Amino acid sequence: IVEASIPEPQRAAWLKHQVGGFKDKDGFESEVVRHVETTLARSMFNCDESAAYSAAALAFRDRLILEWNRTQQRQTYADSKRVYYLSLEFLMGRALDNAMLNIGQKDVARAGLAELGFRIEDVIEQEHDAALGNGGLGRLAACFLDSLASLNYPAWGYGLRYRYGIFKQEIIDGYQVEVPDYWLDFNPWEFPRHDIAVDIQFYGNVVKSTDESGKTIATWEGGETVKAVAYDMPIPGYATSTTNNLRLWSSKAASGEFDFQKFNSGEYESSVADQQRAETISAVLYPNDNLDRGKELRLKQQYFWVAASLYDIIRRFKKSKRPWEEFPDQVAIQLNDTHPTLAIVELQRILTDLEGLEWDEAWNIVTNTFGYTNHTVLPEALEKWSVPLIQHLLPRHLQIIYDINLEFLQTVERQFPNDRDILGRVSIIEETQPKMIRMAHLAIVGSHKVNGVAELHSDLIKTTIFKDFVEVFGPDKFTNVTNGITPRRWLHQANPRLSGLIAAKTGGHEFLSDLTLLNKLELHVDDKAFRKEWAEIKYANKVRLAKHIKATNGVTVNPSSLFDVQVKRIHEYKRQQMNIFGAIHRYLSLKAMTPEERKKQQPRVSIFGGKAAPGYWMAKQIIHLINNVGAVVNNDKDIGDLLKVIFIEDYNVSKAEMIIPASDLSEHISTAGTEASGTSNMKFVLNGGLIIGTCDGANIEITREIGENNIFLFGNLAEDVEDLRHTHTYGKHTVDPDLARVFEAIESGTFGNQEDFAGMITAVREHGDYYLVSDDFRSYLETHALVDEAYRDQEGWITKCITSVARMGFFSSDRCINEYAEEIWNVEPLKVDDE
Ligand code: F58
Repeated sequence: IVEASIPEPQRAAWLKHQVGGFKDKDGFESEVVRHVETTLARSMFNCDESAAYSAAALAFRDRLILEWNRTQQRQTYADSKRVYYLSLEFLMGRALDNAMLNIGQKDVARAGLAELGFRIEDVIEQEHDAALGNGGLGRLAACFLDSLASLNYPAWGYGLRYRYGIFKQEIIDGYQVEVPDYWLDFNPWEFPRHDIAVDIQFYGNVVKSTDESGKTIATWEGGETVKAVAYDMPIPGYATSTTNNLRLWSSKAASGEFDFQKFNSGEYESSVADQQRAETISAVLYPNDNLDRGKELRLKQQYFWVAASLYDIIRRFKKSKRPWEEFPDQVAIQLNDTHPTLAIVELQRILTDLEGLEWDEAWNIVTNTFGYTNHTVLPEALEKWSVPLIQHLLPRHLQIIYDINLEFLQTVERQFPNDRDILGRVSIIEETQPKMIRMAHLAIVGSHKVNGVAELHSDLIKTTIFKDFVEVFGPDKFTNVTNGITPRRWLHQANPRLSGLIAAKTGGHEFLSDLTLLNKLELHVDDKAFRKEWAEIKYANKVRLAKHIKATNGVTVNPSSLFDVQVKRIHEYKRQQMNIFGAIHRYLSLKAMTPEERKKQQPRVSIFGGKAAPGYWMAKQIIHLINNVGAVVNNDKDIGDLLKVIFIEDYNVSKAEMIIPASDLSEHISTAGTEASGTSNMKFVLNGGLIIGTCDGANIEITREIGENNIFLFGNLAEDVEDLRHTHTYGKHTVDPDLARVFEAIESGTFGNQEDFAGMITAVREHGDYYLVSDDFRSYLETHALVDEAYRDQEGWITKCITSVARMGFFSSDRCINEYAEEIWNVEPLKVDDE
């Protein structure tokens, strides 16, 4: 049927020359050599590792694109419902290793590259991370794309093609310095689609008129236009032909490269300025995590991306010539946080203003199309846009928002005739000066399902920030989908030896497609040879990390020490400050011991990594303190291997792939009720590390799955946090005595200029200790003592690790995506090969 689309006279010629991509080692080598010599215009006589990477990537890209074409043809032909995942962030990391493993050709590539004189690991290392995200939210989107393709769901991701991803972090004199991340120099994984371009309108004004039937027509006129150009990235599924698409939009001046008229009349600067202003929209990823700053350019990014994506989705829908009412049967759009919420307004605008549907009919289509995922309860992270700003940038959208709100408040009023207050609480407009649009409220009103990302979090949104909406819409609109991670990247790719060992014990690599098969490992928990191999793999992973630390920090760490890792964005709610205070406490205790006592202590390496938002002063202080503590502790002869404190520069996806498999213990210690889910907790346990954590986010479900003997939980519960904060503010607040000693050491200048860290101490001692560092400090230290004790019993420790891994099946993003598909999207898989 697909073949019939080529006219008969040309069909034979096309089919005769169909491209197949390489089939074996020889074919791969010949593709690599061809790309070196022609595509890259390098000669085989000076091919370095970087050129070898480029050529290998191009060879794999060629293969991917063939599968990608087939998948798209199949999906178009089947014309079944598709999922569109709208996310401002996709934290993809490297693509080559992932492509090789998902296609199942890594061994071929390894052998081929070896014959050409390269070690595959070195070649893989040449690739620059695609770092179009801040942290958990962006990485979740990337894991979802992997699962959607692996499970054969017809799905597209839509995002922005930032010229600069999250900044590169350098540590200079202990301080974070931000360096731009220009990642597009050579990117073989993207395909510019210059033919797919959409004009996006901003500013201007709305003109109202009446048609023959007396209906009011609103027309959005004037303003300026920017062009959105599509760039596509193929997303290969694991062990399937399905190759989905990630479409990223790039902004260009609408009037061609620049305005030649202005240029010719001597206005050089202004003609270039127009062009640059347009290109600024997709220039840079905002580096804030869990903080909303309300900048105009950010709003422009959001509308630009949302409008281009919807235009594209609607164009595809229209090809099938179905009536509008079938739109929600063909299209499911998931909003990754509130960032794409304007899509709700934009679709309502298109349906009513441009397509002529009645308001109610349109609104019914809109609400059945969208689902909204919430990722935070932190008030400072909930998006709000000022009414004057939206009025200026998107005048017609503001009117529609007001109309949506009016309709909504009228139904609420009918439902609760005697409750005036509820109207103010649920209103999309906040009556402040200036008025603000509450994007979460708009997202809830415009979607048919709202989900949180872990059980506790989903309960919390229903009982706190969205409580009134549960009253209005009923509880069924709100649901939970606990996050997951892709075992392909986070086990098979990051920890190939462990993946191989698990395959040997569970009967092949099937567990990578059905992670619950890990439970077979429990049968082998007492198998001596297996345990030995397990321990050797962990040790080898630690040796690799130790080498990295030596090379980058210049510090020698002993791989036999307990590696205690906290890597994630730096944030007060994640409490890296508590961790470094704990390390200082350990240091002071060791210093106070006799040499004999010291010999009995468990050696530790305290490893930190993570970026601070450039404007987040406290987070930057925390990084500075960690580095200063390291400088003292790591050079203290009394201490030696007993304690090392390391800050790993520029934590990103590819570093995570190295660090996570090397951890014995990782820290997930947010103030209870603040971390929506966390996903690195899952990655660490899946790689045979144990965790110390609070009863927060997915830690709770991890505990339920792996058993409470296999996790080190501590600290106050979410339900008690509010009362504790209250007593800090209005009652007596005394700092924990152990913590007070830590503060004294800092204030005595032991770790450099004490004034640099005064803010961190004041936050606890004088400003109400909002994150409960002091309240949790005692149980944190006690639990670390239990960790030391447990680690000394190496056999017991390994049993805990193996048992935990065996019970982690639930946390695959495949399970998570299947839940979204069934409960929220109502979509079915579609295989490329069964026509
Ligand atoms: C994270 N959010 C949550 N936001 O903090 C984490 O608990 C959860 O596991 C993860 O989402 C996935 O659900 C997060 O990473 C951001 O980085 C936003 C970036 C844009 C501005 C607002 C925060």
